[in-house]
Amino acid sequence: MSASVGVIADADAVLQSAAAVYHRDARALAVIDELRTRLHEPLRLAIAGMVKAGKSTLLNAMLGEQIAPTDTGECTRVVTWYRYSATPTVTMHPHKGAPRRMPIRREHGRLVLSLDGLTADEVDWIDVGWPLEGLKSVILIDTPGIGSLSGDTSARTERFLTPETSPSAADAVVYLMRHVHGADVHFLEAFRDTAAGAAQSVCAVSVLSRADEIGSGRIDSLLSAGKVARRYENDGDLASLVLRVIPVAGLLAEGARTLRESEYIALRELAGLQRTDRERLLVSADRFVRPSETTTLSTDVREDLLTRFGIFGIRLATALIRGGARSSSALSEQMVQQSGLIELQEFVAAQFHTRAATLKARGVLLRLQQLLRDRPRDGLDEVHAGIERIEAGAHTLRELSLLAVARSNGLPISATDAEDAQRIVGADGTAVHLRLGLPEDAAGDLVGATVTKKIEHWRRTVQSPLTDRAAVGVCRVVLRSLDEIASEVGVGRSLRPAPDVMLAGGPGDGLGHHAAQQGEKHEGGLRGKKKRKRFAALPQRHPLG
Ligand SMILES: Nc1nc2c(ncn2[C@@H]2O[C@H](COP(=O)(O)OP(=O)(O)O)[C@@H](O)[C@H]2O)c(=O)[nH]1
Ligand SMILES: [Mg+2]
Repeated sequence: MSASVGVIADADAVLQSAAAVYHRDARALAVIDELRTRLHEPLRLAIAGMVKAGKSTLLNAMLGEQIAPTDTGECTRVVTWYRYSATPTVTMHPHKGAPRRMPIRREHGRLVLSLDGLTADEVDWIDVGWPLEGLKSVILIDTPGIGSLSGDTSARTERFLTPETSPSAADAVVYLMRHVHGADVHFLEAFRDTAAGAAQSVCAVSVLSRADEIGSGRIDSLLSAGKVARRYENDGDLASLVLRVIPVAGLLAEGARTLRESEYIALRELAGLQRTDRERLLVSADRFVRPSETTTLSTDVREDLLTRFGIFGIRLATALIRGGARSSSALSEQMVQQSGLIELQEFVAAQFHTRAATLKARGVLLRLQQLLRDRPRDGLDEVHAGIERIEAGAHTLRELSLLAVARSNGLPISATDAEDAQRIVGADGTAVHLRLGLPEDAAGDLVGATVTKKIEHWRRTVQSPLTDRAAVGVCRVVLRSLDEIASEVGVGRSLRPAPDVMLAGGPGDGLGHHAAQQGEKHEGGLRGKKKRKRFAALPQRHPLG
């Protein structure tokens, strides 16, 4: 049985037994019902960051469709959900009164989200259902900027993502920033410290956004952005708050994934200009849209290109066309490649999607625990026991906690072991080869030998009298991960952890109740690898097919 099904089914069973206890309590039942729905929905991924960080643009790039409104406007100040639906729907949820179905209006492709005469402050959230493949595996949540001058807008996002009284409504966060700002660090700390707990920091990835602007739009801007990202990742306040900082040129990615044939033709004309003419025209954004005899493209056409791709995007596109991109689809693909979007999507797939079932179950159980606290009843013992059983069996959660500790306090073991431990529990992704630090196409023999060697090493460490208690806890989590890898790749029984290690485990220290462990086995692992590939290979939409 698939792991995801296991942990989801277990959580569902706990919710059902809670529903039986609360059968006379309509409000509690409504919450439980919502939680049961949430269990079977895709992962909720929120896009957060300051105003104009490029959130809505990146969301469009991820979906391959210009759908989310960008820039300002009342509607961009409201939390908006994008989820899969066979037909387009827009539903506005005001604070007061019933949800309202809204007519669907698009301008230049983008949705025009009307608030039906209400102000942003009067609207709780907007729910957009859209028939996009990319939304089948994830719910994307566009948020208003945090730390903005408009305190209200900021407060709305913070209430949503880091509520004081309930677990966060998002399972994971992509956090955009152009520079590291005090407000960014503050937000990420708050997200880490939500009721969802420390491991949440593992569910935040940071994007160094509008990466093309970092080197003032020079063609090597993305290289500079890469260096800045590495620096942020390795030192300072961010290191313990996010797993990775990935530079992404969102506008470039959005433009590339929605590239029109007419735009390709216009860009090809620019690429065909004589070098000096071309360089003079592209020297700056101002210069590019000034009246000019050099090109037949009207200033309107040039302004549109600038809005769609930025000056960097135009420079890059002409360079790529001169380098041999001979069709709009070839150009689109190469631009996406350069934008950093693929790296982000692969990261999200490897870190969040492969852990989706656990992350969802965990969010749901936290909310349920809160309900149990708020509305105590007799007869909830079985529900409490069910929650504990799931938590004890969810090895993925311990892996996430270990990663969080490694990021914030460091692990109480040698630096080499710490690095190996983090990789094994999934710091680079949950596919087997990534956990073992092997190339993707490593031969079966090598995989088997590597697992065996690592199990021997970690078993020796855990049994050594020199290993202190804290380190033993780490070793057990690592060994349990290795055990799962071993059974996944079919390495023999002899490699299972020694009985003393198995039995020594108690809840929360790396080895829980053995029967409960079965439920979650394999989440990530090979399955994860397949999923990752599928996600990374999201079809790029070409309006021209
Ligand atoms: N040059 C450049 N501009 C961008 C990029 N991403 C967004 N923008 C522009 O920045 C402005 C704000 O973008 P938007 O997505 O609405 O930001 P949000 O407020 O965070 O949702 C818009 O004018 C975008 O065209 C990018 O990667 N590069
Ligand atoms: Mg926006």
